Amino acid sequence: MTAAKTALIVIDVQNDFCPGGALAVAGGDQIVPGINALMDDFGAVILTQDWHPAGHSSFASSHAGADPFSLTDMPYGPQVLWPDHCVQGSAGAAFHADLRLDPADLILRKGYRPAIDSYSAFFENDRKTPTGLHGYLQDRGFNSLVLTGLATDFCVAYSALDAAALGYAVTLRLDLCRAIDMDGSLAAMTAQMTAKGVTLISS
Ligand code: VGL
Ligand code: ZN
Repeated sequence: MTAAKTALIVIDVQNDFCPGGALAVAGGDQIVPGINALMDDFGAVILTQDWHPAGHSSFASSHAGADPFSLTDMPYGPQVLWPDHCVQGSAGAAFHADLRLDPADLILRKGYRPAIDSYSAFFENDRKTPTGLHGYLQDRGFNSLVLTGLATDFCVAYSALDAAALGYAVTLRLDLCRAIDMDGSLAAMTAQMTAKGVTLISS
């Protein structure tokens, strides 16, 4: 299924999204061996890293009286408020210890601007500010992507939808992703991805 012109994108396989982490995703660590095994089969491996300054505006703790997992209105639209997670330089922001890093051509950090979150690896949550990943992939001639990582219904899904809108052929390995699944978010994002032509496969 893989080809030299397909890039593997591994989204946010970081300690805070694994069991024991600040925003743990059930089974988040289970996908690491399978992702590692895929890495040698692609024309490029790109890892993303959620990378927030302390006091980031997506943290509930930055909004007086707000509970984690509640919604707020940001200038750019609705935003879920999260527990503090993936603070720059913290152990929680580090990649899972077993994730292979050496095969990565690029490690792309996102979410580093205090006033704006970035779920997608392509655009921040204003849906306008580019991260630079599209330019990188275009420069290297990739038009086909396989996505894996955490969390299926947030950073992986937003990345997949943006990639499809940018014209990439996008395959999502559901078996190598795990979801937060907040208020039906997994079903909602799965339906959106299917509608936009993202290929969802389980092996
Ligand atoms: C993510 C919530 C907040 C993710 C990142 O990687 O899916 N979710 N920050
Ligand atoms: Zn985050």
